[in-house]
Amino acid sequence: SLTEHHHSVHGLEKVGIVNKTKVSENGKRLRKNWSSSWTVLHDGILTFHKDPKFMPTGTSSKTSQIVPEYTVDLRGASIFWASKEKSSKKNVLEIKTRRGSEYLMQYDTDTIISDWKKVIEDTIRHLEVK
Ligand code: I3S
Repeated sequence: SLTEHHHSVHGLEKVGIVNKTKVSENGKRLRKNWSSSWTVLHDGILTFHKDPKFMPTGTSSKTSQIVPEYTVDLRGASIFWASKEKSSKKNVLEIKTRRGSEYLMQYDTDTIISDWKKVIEDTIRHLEVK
């Protein structure tokens, strides 16, 4: 139920800045488009927000920072370190959704990206038992 779901992931929440790109949608390959993103993990959903740099001019920074770009349902998803073929960047995580979409998430600082990996893994595991 919704209530059980809520309890199961309660407290497993994180926010921060990472670099991200979507790489496929429903199994169909997309062109990478890396950008910096305010990223929020809440209730089993990972939300990548738009990079204010790429918002139309005149958009207030307060508004642009909270515009979601991708929402990723972590139920049934998997996360792992991306292979070298996926990106030349260091510390790249790959998230594959149940529906066959793929995202890359990257950050140069090891501890920061490792913390994201851990909390996303924990979230996926908690969602599995429901
Ligand atoms: O897989 P690719 O094509 O080497 O990915 C690179 C491209 O997305 C590139 O953009 P353009 O196709 O507009 O040149 C990006 O600037 C690169 O960052 C991508 O490679 P990395 O290895 O950084 O994910």
